Amino acid sequence: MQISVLGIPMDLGAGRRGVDMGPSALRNAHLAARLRELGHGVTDLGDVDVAIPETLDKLETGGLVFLDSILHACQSAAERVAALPDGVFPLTLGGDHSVSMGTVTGNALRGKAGGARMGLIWVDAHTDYNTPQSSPSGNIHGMPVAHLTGLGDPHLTGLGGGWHMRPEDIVMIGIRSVDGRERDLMRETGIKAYTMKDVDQLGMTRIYEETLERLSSTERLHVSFDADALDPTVCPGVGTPVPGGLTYREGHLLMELLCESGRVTSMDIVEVNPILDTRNQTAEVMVGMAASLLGQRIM
Ligand code: EXY
Ligand code: MN
Ligand code: MN
Ligand code: MN
Repeated sequence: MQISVLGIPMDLGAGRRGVDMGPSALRNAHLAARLRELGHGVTDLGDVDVAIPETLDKLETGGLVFLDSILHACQSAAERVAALPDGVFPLTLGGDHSVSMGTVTGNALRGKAGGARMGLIWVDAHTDYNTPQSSPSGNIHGMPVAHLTGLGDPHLTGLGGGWHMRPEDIVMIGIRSVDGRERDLMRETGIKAYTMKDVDQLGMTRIYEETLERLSSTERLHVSFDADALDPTVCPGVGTPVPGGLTYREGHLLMELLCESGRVTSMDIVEVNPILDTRNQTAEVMVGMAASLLGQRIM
């Protein structure tokens, strides 16, 4: 398969610096080589241009920190992804999770498939379902899913020109940190969220099966993998670590099963912060997750 890699080196949506170096860390963990070893063609499209925080004044449109610059980066990402030819697998590298407002939109509107309903599998410790009003931090990386479903700041919900994800087409896995008002919003939506308690009780295979069943009316799937979904002992280099996460094997099993489904057509890897992980372990683990999704077999 032909894989197109695109970096979005952004930390504007996060509460701390460093995740803008995620694309470099993932490239340094031999992402392209690992995928080429699987027989894929890999084209690296470089990075979209993202403003540097030091050049910006903090408060921008809508009272949200760095909103204009995040919007611009997401628009660039959406345009670049949407322009990719059919049959290519976009692999987009964050950057904080606000980048997914652009990458998910771009994939949903991409090429001929632009009309084909896309399911979204959000692997994360967090539901990322805050609005500017509900957010305890004002950090936009805690808000992408709300905005993808049309809830929140009109500049960001307008990214898809009127397109939005249907909540029933979204499944979250690995959830263990939800804010108070965010929880109320989640209860009102049709998004299915598997918490870590569900993972413990049901096991990843059952969760995978239920997820594919729930998304059976979609024609393709996008996986948005936030490195903080994995336990901090597995992925220490993340900006918002939460104890009690997915084990290394739970993450790989989910990717291996999704690979077997043959239904995944695009992927994000986000929230890798190399400043917090000098041995680059987090990037190496996430490259391994992508390799499992893209065909790497144990035997
Ligand atoms: N829910 C918290 C907030 O909204 O500030 C923390 C969000 C962390 C988001 C990271 C990307 O997953
Ligand atoms: Mn530009
Ligand atoms: Mn996230
Ligand atoms: Mn997260």
